[in-house]
Formats: sequence, structure tokens, C-alpha cells
Amino acid sequence: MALLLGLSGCGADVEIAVGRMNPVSAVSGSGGEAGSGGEAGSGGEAGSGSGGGGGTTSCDVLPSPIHRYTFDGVGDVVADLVGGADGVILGGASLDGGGGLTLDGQDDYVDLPAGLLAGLRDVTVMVWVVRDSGGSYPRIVDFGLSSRGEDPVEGEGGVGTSYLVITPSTVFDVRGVSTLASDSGVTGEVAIHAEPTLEDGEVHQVAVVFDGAAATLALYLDGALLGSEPVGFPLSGIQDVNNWLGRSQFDADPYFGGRYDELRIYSEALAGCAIEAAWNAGPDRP
Ligand SMILES: [Ca+2]
Ligand SMILES: [Ca+2]
Repeated sequence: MALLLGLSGCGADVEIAVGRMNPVSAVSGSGGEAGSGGEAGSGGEAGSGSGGGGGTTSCDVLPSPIHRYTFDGVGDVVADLVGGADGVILGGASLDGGGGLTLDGQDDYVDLPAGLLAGLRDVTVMVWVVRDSGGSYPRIVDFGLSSRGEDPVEGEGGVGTSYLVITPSTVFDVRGVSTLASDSGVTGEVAIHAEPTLEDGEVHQVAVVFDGAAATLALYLDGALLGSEPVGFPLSGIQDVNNWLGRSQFDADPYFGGRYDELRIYSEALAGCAIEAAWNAGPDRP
């Protein structure tokens, strides 16, 4: 008796056909690139092809991000290694030639293209940073829209109308690293606040997961879950027109001062174990 694995498409669906008598039969779909036969029998739940491991596939093998910025090179353009959505560095900063970008906390920021979240139901935004400057509500990441529109002039007093934010500190009682998400300004804001303020001079990984299917927002620091909250709006409720690193949609907030090692955007809600695996692997690795 023969056990035949037929892959239909590229890894998404796997049909397991058990042929009792025919030793050689048609493998449907993409010519011959079947999985490593040993892992048949695990009832139809395909991994992403790089099998061999145990049952839970998504922890050790991270999916590919849809945008990835490692801050390599020099100059004032931040290259997207996978998605072609290069950003521009404003305020006088530039890449340091050593794989990082340091923002001065005064007026430096990165302007990434609009629409990075467009069409997504879920997203994971993951960043490695070192915080240098203080202040409350500086933005490590702020994808959204200001009441003053696209690329507003500083000093006009704009406020955020919708946004997905990572900030290292706030003015809440629990005043450390936080994520903020809203489709309707501060009144519609969902927030997760945690203790660490990232002021220890170390490299930290911060990740925010917007899980549209589960309708939850989650915040991770250095691979560990800090909190999770329900969200009452879809990711499409966030108009990501001003996609900034270091600058807030809220004009009154300070700029972020510190060093970026890497930023990744995944088009799915990564599991906690996957975020932990990414933290353990470190930035600037595939
Ligand atoms: Ca500057
Ligand atoms: Ca880097």
C-alpha cells in the first residue's frame, strides 16, 4: 500500500490521498515537490513546507514578513528588503553604516509609505530599538492619520484620528511601554500599558499584534506577552496615511530618541511562541 501526499498550491492546502493498490499515482499540482514523506498522517494540517518538526509548526519557523527594514547602508533612505516600501529619513538623521538608525529625539523621524496596513485583517509589527531620550508618549511606531492630514506641518496642533502605536512611556500609573490603537481618536482608543520604560540602554524587541479574527490587541516585550485587550473595530478602521517611526500623530508628543536595529511587519497575527523565537534569534537575521 502506498501513501501519497498531494500538494495543491504552494503549501496552503494539503490533500492526503491514500492509495491502497496503485503504487505510482498522480501527484496533483506542483510537480513533485511533496513534503518530506515522513510527516504524512498528521491529518491534513499542513505546515509551511519546512516540516520535520513537531506538531506546532509556526513557532520555530517564522513566516516571511511583508515589510522588513534592517537599516543597513548609509544615507537617508530606509530600504524595505521584501516589500519595496522604502522610507525616507527626515530631520537630519541618517543611517549609521553599521546597520542602525539613531533618531535625535528632537525632530528626526522616518516617513514610511502610506498603506502598509491596507487590505490586512491581521498584522504584527515587530521592532528592535534602544531608547535614548526621555519624555512621555514618544513614538517608536505610529501608523495612522492626523487631524491635520498627511504630512502635517509641525506646530499646527494635529491630533491622531486613527492609529496603531508603540510608545515606550506614557503618563498612566503604569507608565511604561504601551500600545495604543484606535479608529476614532482618543475616545475610541484601546490601550495596553506595562511597567518597563526601556530606559536601561539595552536593545529591546517590542511587538504589537492586531488579531482581526480574534478581535484582540496584544503587546509583547522581549518575546514575552505583556497584555492583551479586545478591540471593537477592524484593522481597516486605521487609516495608515502617516506611517512614522519616531513621530506622533499628536503634535504635542515628543519625538523618539534612540536607535532602531530592525522593523518587521507581518501580515498575520503571530503566535506568542513565534515572537519569542524571533526575540531569541535576534534582529538582522532571516
Ligand atoms: Ca534632527
Ligand atoms: Ca539592523
